[in-house]
Amino acid sequence: MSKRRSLPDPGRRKFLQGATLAGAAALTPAAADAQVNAPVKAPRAAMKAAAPGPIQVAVETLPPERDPVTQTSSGGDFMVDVFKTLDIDYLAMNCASSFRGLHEAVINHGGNAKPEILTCPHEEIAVAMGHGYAKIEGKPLAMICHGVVGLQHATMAMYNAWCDRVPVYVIGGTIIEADKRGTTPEWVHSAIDIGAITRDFTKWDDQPTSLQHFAESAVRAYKIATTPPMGPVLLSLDAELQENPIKESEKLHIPKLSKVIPPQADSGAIAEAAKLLVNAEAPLIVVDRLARTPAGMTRLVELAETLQCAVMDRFGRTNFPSRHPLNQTFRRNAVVGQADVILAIEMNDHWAAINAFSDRIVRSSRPLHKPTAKIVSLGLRDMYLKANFQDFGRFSDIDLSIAGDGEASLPPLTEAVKKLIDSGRKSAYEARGKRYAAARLAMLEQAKSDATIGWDASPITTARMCAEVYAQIKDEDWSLVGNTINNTWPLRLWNIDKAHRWNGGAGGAGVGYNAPASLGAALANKRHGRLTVTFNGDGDLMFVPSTLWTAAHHRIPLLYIVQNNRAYHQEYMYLQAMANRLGRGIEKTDIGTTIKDPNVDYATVARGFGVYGEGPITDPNELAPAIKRALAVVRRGEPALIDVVTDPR
Ligand SMILES: Cc1ncc(C[n+]2csc(CCOP(=O)(O)OP(=O)(O)O)c2C)c(N)n1
Ligand SMILES: [Mg+2]
Repeated sequence: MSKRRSLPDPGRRKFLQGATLAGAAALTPAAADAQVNAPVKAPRAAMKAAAPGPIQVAVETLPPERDPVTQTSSGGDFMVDVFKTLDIDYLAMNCASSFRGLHEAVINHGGNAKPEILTCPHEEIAVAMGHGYAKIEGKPLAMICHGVVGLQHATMAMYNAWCDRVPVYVIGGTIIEADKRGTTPEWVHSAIDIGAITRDFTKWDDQPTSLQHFAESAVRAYKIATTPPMGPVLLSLDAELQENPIKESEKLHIPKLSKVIPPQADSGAIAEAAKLLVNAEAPLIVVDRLARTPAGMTRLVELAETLQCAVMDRFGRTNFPSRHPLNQTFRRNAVVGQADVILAIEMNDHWAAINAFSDRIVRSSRPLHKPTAKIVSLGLRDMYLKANFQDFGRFSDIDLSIAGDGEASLPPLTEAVKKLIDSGRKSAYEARGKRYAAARLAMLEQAKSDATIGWDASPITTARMCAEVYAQIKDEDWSLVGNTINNTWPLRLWNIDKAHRWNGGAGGAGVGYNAPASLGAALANKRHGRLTVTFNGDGDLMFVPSTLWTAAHHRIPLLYIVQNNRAYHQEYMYLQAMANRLGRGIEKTDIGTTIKDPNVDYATVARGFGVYGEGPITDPNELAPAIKRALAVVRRGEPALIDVVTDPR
């Protein structure tokens, strides 16, 4: 068999040469067009050469038939060695050439372990998986994307993680040197500074230009991302650095990762806060992102029980047990209104917690707290802000602002409080605690009674949907993950007694979070043998349905309950309020707010992605058996989805 390639016609080669040397520079595009369109007078060989066709490349530059082995190591290998020292378990990605060097090294040099690749159909899914994962596992996973284009898809999920102060380790492939970029795709996918795309909502970013620079920046990025207040970081990785051989490997050094010990508040300020709390008639503790580890909840319980005071959770984290007698979260107006001292810990939006706001007629607000109430804040919010995105909320009156990590500062605060309590106070505190316990019990009974309204209705009420799920998981090590924004039943009725029982919302309220973030959380729960469930808005799932494929592909056990109200219901209600304000009626408010005509069959969508699917379920009596069947699938290690129609209209 001949090994010769089919070579261009020699006449054409000559013609091309001539055209390159003499013609190309001289011909304007218009002149070139004129030449091509000119009447045919040229000799046959020249005509043949001018005909359009694939033979444009001189023989010397044709690619070899087989990839030659030219190197034994790549910069990517070293990068993988660095990542292994950072204890990064997963690398979520949608594949792309700008990081093929690192991709190849992860699977062949690193053995696809630490990190192991998670194949994601969209970069938003990859980042959101990291968001949900970190909120269960307490550490970031990495995601890598195609510098310019992939990073733009990743941005919404990065913004959610930023607003939620959750670490995600984002990497973007790029080609730094212009003379190394080839054809159009490599140019349109390049920027001189990809970090500029996300700099307003990352904690730090860098673009290393040598392997040693990479090692230092990779460790620094991890350290910065995981130091409270945490947040996403970005490393821009040059393709050449990943692909080319390692030079002078003996000179490379991987720096040690030393984690920053979060700062405790100043002891004088702690003493002052303790005095205020101990002397108060009705102290209130408000918490948002306090519990960065499971210890946060234990510490808060100790302080609250010492004071026998009310606690109100704003749900940035799972801070306080839902069934604790002092949990007064759903009595906000009462407890904020009564409080004479309010200790607000690790708040994102302090103002929103203690003021009432309405936009039903015109935007208006009023304080819920007494004008005389002393307000103390403790946390790191004031230590770290950025200007452009306005995630910090309205500026608020505060009497004593204490800088310090909430979780780290609780033990000395509790000690200081204990020292000030005498026996007379103790009995007054106990009486106070009993009043809160009674109010909480009444609240629980009320919630149970509210949940029975419309119990047998079809479409199914969200209360019934939640109760049916809880009945079948409550005796196991369950974990409810993801957003429950407009569905507070689990928070009101379920026994959320551990940090992993619920991992909270998106932070930035960017829809498209829930489906992938729940999957990331389920991935973290998998290794702990927990049973994971999520309630997923139909609108949210419509943003990122292909998340289901990743769930099936990686066999991540998770029960998706689609809360299918066939609408972007929150926005539907806003639109109705707007139409009512103008007295124009709500007849047309389906337009642009509903997900009907056609109805989406989510069970079929799930099956199409290889996930067990049931539904749509409209009869509430069919729900329990469907949940049972789906949970059997989840218990054997796979994802399942049930479409529950909760259309309230
Ligand atoms: C990225 C993004 N786009 C649009 C919105 C506006 N928005 C807020 S809630 C919502 C509806 C989400 O629908 P679904 O998940 O079905 O929840 P539902 O309101 O129906 O309970 C929308 C579109 C948003 N917050 N984020
Ligand atoms: Mg909906």
